[in-house]
Amino acid sequence: GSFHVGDCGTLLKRFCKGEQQSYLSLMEDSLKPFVPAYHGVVQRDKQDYNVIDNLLIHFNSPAIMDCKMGSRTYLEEELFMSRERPQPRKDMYEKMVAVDPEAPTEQERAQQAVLKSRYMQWRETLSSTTTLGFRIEGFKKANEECRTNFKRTKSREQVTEALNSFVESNKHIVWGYVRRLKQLREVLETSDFFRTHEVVGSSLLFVHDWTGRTGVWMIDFAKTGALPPQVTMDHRTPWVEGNREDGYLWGLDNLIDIFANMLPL
Ligand code: 4IP
Ligand code: MN
Repeated sequence: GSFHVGDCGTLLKRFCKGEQQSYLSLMEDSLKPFVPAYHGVVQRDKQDYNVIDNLLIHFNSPAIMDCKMGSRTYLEEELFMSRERPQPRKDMYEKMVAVDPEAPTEQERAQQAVLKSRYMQWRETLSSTTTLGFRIEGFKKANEECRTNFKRTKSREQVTEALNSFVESNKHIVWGYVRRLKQLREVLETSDFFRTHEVVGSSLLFVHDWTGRTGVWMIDFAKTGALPPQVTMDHRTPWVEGNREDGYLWGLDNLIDIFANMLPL
């Protein structure tokens, strides 16, 4: 995989320049409490790694969940590349037919390959990314296997059911997550970093344990990048090609609403 456990409560993540830049900026931003601390670069076996805090070490047999945020999961430049230099992908075709043998078009079937942009858009509409602005990538409860079979978890009802299973209907945990997500939203709405960056393919990491401790952090900034200076976005306006909107706050609004509705009034 692209992760290793490092020394002293850190994680090593395969080096990515864009992600390093995001982490460096985030360490100087009001969002700092909502991301793992960044500790620079190390080399292991000729491979560079970004060193970040391992957020799990303060928990006791934690349950963890990854939600990919936003209404778009690929970069506009990837769309551009798909047109300029189409590179049909056999691996993505295989992943597609494994989930839905009917999904490929006749042409894709003939090529046994799909473009990355097409695959990513298909994943978005199959899941809740397009309709809710986030999707559950997977979760792992204490002493259980990791569940990643959420590719077709799309409706509000299906998402609610999955979240409820993750928290095992524990209202105290739900309350902790709602409080933390609302704090995050407040900070996002005034963060300089967030105002000036497109945040695509980034996840929220949810962690809780049997002691009742909860936490949520923003992770995975490989496809997060600074906007050109003249471009502004609000992270809620629907994406149309060229406006760079990522739907991050729209997704967070929906996620908060769904969690809040799991609580008694
Ligand atoms: C994956 O599809 C994820 O979308 C990855 O995003 C993406 O990596 C992969 O593209 C794509 O194959 P599945 O989740 O359906 O397997 P993430 O890294 O956010 O999980 P990118 O490179 O877009 O980050 P490729 O091109 O890496 O295969
Ligand atoms: Mn990635």
